[in-house]
Amino acid sequence: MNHTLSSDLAQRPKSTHHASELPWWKRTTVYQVYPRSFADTNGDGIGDLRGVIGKLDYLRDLGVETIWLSPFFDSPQADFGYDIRDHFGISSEYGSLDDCHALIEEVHQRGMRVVFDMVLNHTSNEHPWFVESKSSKHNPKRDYYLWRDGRSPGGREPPNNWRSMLGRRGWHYDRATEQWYWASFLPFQPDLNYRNPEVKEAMLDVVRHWLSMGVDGLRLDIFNALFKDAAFTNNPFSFRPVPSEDNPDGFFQQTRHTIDHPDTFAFARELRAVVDAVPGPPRFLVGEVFGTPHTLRRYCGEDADGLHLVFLFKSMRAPFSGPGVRAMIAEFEREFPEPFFPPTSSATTTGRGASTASETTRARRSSSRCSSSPRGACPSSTTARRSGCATPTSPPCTGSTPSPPTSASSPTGSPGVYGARASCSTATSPASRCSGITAPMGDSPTTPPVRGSPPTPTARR
Ligand SMILES: [Ca+2]
Repeated sequence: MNHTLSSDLAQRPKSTHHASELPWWKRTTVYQVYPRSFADTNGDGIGDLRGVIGKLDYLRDLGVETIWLSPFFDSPQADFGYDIRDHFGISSEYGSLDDCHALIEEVHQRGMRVVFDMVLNHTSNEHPWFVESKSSKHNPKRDYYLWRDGRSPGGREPPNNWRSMLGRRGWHYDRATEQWYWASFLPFQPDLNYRNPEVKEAMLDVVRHWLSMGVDGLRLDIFNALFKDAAFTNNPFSFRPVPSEDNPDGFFQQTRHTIDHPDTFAFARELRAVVDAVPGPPRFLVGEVFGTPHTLRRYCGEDADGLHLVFLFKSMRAPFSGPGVRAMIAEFEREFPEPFFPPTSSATTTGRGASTASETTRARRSSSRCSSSPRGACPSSTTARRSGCATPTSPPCTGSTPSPPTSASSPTGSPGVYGARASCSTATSPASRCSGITAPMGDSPTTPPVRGSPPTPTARR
């Protein structure tokens, strides 16, 4: 240790907490499991919940303390589970509700915890709410989503200039009712209208439901997009061609009215209160959000009364060197002082005791490399990530098969942008290693790219 570093460490405020006194979510290791490609127990070629149960001992022996499960709710799988049709149901290929309850119980029996991936921002276009909403301008569910008249002539121009997170037009025209609906991500994922109290309460009920079933925490998909400008004001021009981890502006447009809306920060605190009110052990929320550390911290609430954790995508870009990592950690410590720290530590933190955020962020780092490659063609160093990076921690799944065709979900036949989602996972292996656990099942180079990458021109998740 050099003198400078020693001095820095000596001057650093001592933690007021012993590790064992920290909330569990500040000291747990998290391992992401993508059920579809993890372990198949019935030979249909698709991983399932019973497959996850069958590997729990293995994961526990690796030192995994918490499992983050990518979505397995009822879904047409157009976005591989991130297009939910029924938030209370399980996609039949993954098993049954009984399997889900058994998984939660089996996890807990091993002293581990389980985090579900929750998509609050949107639903599938096959969700009964949207089917109703789309049926008529006068349907009671019409206001569950964001419908607007188009601009002249004849309303055939979208309501405003907003772009989706993928850079394309986020408004989609419905010929039958001659209005446009908004989708922050993909066209078949219409955004819910959180300014409708019924919608907000219904989605909070979803949260309450799963936490009451024993789920220990929720990973919140594109949480930063929940609220949009109520007046649907045009976004200002930006010179930025593409978004980055610390700035969602891109595609020559600021995201002032579509991302990081003040009402979303407020909702983070409302959601936290709901979670805290659920009887039982403490739960936690981690948000998929992007921006500067200052912006990210706003999601945690001024009084640490918002989301427990946020992803720190910036750590994906940290120079992999001592000084580089040190500078990054110093910035995070400065921007996330107690009580926010240490939930937001470096992606290069390794091993047991690393924070949840560090582990989840690590997964995103890997995923971003894959997703930013066109049409799923990872460069060699990252091919392993998508196609199944052979890590020392990869569980020896049996009966595994590659994920489904990558272009199946594309509404436009463009798998490059709408490419199917991936099967990558976090691991507790050294952070510098690609951490996919899809190796046993996903050896095919056609394994779809990862959902969960930071904003890029080609894919965000
Ligand atoms: Ca199966």
